[in-house]
Amino acid sequence: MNKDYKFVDQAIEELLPKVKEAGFDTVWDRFKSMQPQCGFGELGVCCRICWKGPCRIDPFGNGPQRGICGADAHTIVARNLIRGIAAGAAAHSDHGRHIALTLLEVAEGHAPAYCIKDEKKLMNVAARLGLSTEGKNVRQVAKEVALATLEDFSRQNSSIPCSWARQTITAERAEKLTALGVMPHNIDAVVAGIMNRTHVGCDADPVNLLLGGLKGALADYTGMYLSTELSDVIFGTPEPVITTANLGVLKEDAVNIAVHGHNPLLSEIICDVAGSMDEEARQAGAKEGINIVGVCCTGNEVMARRGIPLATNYLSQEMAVLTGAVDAMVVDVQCIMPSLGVLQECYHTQLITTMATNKIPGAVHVEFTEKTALEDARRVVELAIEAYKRRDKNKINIPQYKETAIVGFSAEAVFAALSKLNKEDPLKPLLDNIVNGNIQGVALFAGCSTTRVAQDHNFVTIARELARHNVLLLATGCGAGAFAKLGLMTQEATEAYAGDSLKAVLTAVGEAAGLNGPLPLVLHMGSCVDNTRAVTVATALANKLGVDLDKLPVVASAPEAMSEKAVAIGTWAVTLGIPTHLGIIPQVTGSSLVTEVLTDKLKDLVGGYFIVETDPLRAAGKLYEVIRERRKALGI
Ligand code: MSK
Repeated sequence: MNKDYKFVDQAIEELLPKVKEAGFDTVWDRFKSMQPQCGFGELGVCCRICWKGPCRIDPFGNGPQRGICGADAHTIVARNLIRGIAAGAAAHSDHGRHIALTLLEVAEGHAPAYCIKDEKKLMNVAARLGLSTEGKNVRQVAKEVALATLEDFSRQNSSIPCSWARQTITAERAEKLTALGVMPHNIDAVVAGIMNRTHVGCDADPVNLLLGGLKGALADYTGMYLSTELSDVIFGTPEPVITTANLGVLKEDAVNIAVHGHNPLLSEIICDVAGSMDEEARQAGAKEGINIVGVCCTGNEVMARRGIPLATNYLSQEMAVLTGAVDAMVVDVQCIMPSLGVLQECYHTQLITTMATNKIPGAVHVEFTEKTALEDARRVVELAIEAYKRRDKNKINIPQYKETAIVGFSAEAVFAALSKLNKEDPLKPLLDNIVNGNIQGVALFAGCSTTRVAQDHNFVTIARELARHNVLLLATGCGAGAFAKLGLMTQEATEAYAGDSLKAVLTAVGEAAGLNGPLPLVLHMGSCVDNTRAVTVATALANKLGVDLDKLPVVASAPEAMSEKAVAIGTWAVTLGIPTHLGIIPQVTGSSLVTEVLTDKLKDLVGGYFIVETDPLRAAGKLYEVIRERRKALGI
């Protein structure tokens, strides 16, 4: 796919030609120069697991049909897929472990920069984990919650499921998944198990491998869930806040610090200390002091909790640097392009890596630890101010595009807004409106942005179409970033694109919640790790309705998916019973068996399945069809 797109994001459309004129390569140039991409890889039939290889299966049937060890296309594709799931689960759950360990340090008094900002949530989490809180102070409860959480990484009894998985889904779903043998008991063991069974000469049964993949995906779910919930405990649970998004949030007269990655542990503290260092920035000549902006999911984290503006999402992260106005790009973990290290050779931007396991050539490394977080954050801000002094004014090119975005719709915020309509039974208004058809169903948009499609285009097209059909829209990660940048998280978007009955519901809830108008068209639920917030809402709905998750008129869409984390997320969504759309062709089609299992057979097994459709309008049609089918089955 070697095409010149039209960007729906005007900021990129405007800046890109200038960048090209100046001779810089971006992700889109590198994508072009990579064409044609390896067809074996695209089909998933290339195996590099042992050094007898690489092997590849001839998809046309003329050449080799087995690798040197004898593995056929089905085994190779299944192994490749579930290794991706394991990597996604490792990424999310290592992030979650880091948060849990920090909570333990807070409880033990070893992390002075942090505190428990949401005690109510801590108590709720404790109750959900089955811990008694009576007569215990906050620190004691925090310690017990942290230790109980860490057990999900260390339990050796495989008949006891991870607490964070078991306690957050319907009882029926938990039973079904236990009977299938895919409930994780220990996140790390499940990830290690996938690496083990996919080693050369081990599991060769593609269906058995795929079941291992479902288990890996549920380990991912577990790591994500605990990460979100414990982050809320430490940093506060998001509530609706009005902010702005797109490159126009950068300020010419400020020291611009972009926080990028996924883990909020350092970015939160940077936000805390920046205020006290504003004067230093002004003394350096920045009339507007320090301006913190977000990129990717660290951006989503601080946007949802603090209303920090979002500069851009994954695919256009380089564009932030290419404005010439970012003084420091501070990165933690995941989805950080190594090209940032190269770009800063030509721009004054100081790339700062902060995690021992994530370094990039060309960056300055400020190693972050929870114990030294305050000093680390100050060091980062100092480096940004130093970089500001090196700025070349002639290179500054900030596209003046930004949109208002109402963000911060955690599950608690959604329930709180609904409680304004019915204090005793907050879920009732939502459920009533789903049952009476004012809301036809719910769609969760998740996942990344990719060079394989025009950035953000699929998200926007599908969302508008579903909204027209009165489908309630939720979003996380870089999908949420797309909607925020492009003005779909506004009340105006609700007026413009929502179907009449959806608009009436969003208006009733928004007015009752004091927003002086409707809720935004798309509800921002947070970063990609926060997809579990949507499961919280779905599980509450399912329990209230007395059905399992696979009966709900709920769908998910990852129309521009790219990362291994997205593969893991999509797989757990399906495993929980949620039909999930992919807008790009997954790298599995070299195996008819694996493709059939993922898009069809899983429906009988777990209720969810993948819908692959690259045309966004057709995808919206298919998702709506699923919603209608499920409504019919429920008799509503
Ligand atoms: S950052 S995993 S590109 S959503 Fe969460 Fe975005 Fe996908 Fe990374």
